[in-house]
Amino acid sequence: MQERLMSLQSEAVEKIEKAESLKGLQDIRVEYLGKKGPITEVLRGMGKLPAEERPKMGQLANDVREVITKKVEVKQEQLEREALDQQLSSETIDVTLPGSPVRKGNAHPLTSVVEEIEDLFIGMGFTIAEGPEVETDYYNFEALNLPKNHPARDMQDSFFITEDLLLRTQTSPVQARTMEKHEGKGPVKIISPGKVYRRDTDDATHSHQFMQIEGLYVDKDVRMSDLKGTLTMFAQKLFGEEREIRLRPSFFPFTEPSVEVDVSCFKCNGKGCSICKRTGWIEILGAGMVHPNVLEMAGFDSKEYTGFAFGMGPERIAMLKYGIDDIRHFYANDIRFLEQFKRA
Ligand code: 2U9
Repeated sequence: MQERLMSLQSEAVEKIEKAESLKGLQDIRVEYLGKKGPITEVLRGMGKLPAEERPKMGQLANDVREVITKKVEVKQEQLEREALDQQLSSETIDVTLPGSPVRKGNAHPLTSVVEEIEDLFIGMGFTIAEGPEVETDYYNFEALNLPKNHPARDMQDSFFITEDLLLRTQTSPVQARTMEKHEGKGPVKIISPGKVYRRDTDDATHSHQFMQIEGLYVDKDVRMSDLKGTLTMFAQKLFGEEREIRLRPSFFPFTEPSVEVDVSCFKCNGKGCSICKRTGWIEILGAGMVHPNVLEMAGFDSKEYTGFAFGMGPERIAMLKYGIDDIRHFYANDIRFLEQFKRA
C-alpha cells in the first residue's frame, strides 16, 4: 500500500506539472483527490491492514493528499498568472502605434461666424435674446411700425401659416417682445440671432431661409454716436483693427433715421477690388435709431427713451470672410464644402 501511495503521488505530481489549463488541472485534482479517487480507495482499504499499521498508513495517505493538494494550488496559481499575463498582453495596446484616425468634425461655418459675432457683442455688454420662429403678424409687422396693408410689407414676401401666423421674416419681433417685458424701463441691450424666412427663389445670393443677427440698445439718451461707436468696434474686431466704417442714409420702417453701414474693404484696404466692386467699401449691415412709434408700441415713453438697432446677415458676413460665392453652399450639407472650415 505504501508503494501504491508513493507511486500515486509521483504520478499525480507529474501530471500536475504537465497540466496546461486550469480545467485540466481541476480534472487531475478530482481524479486523485476526489471521492472516487485512488487515494480515497486506498484509505477505504485500510480496514484490511493490521491495526498497528493503520495510523502510519493513514498519516502517509494524508501526507500524499497534502502534497498533491499543495502541488495543485501552486500549479493553479501559476496557470492563473499565465492566463492573466496572456490576457494583459493581448489587451496591452502599443501606445507607440499610430491611433486609428477619428475624423473630427468642425463647426458649420455659419455657426462659427454667428458665435464669433455673439462673443463680440457680449463683450460690449449685450445679452442674447431668442424667440419663436413662428410669429404673429403683430410682433413681426405691426410692432415694427408696419401696420396692416403697409406697402413695405410686400418687401418681405412671407410664409403665412394662418391669417395671423407666419414664419418670421426677421428677428426684430424678439426685440419687440423683449422690450414689452421691460415694461417701459430701460436699459434693454440685446442681440437676437436666429433663422428667418422669406418667400424667395433660392439663387447664389438669396435663400428662402437664412440667418439674421439683430441688435437693440434702448435707454435714456442713446445717440447715433453710440451706434457709430458700437458698429466701429464691431467692424474692427471682426474684420481688423485698421478697418473704418461708413454710414449712408437709408430707410427702414422701424428706425428713423436709418443707415446702411459699410466697412472699408479688407481685401484692398479701400483701393478698390473685385470684392468691393472697385468701391473700397463693403456693405455689412443696416441700422438706425429706433422709431418712436416702435418704442411707444412696446411701452416705452419715446420722449424719455431713445435707442439704436441694427441688423445683419451672417451668411453675407461668412461669404465675405471665406470668399464663398454661393449662399446655397451653407445649406447643401456637402462635406467637401463643410470640411474646409476647420476652426482654429
Ligand atoms: C426693433 C427696432 C428696430 C432692426 C434693424 C436692420 C436695420 C437691417 C437687414 C440686415 C440684413 C435685414 O437680413 S437683412 O437683409 N436689417 O438692415 N435691421 S435696423 O431694427 C429694429 C429691430 C427691432 C424693435
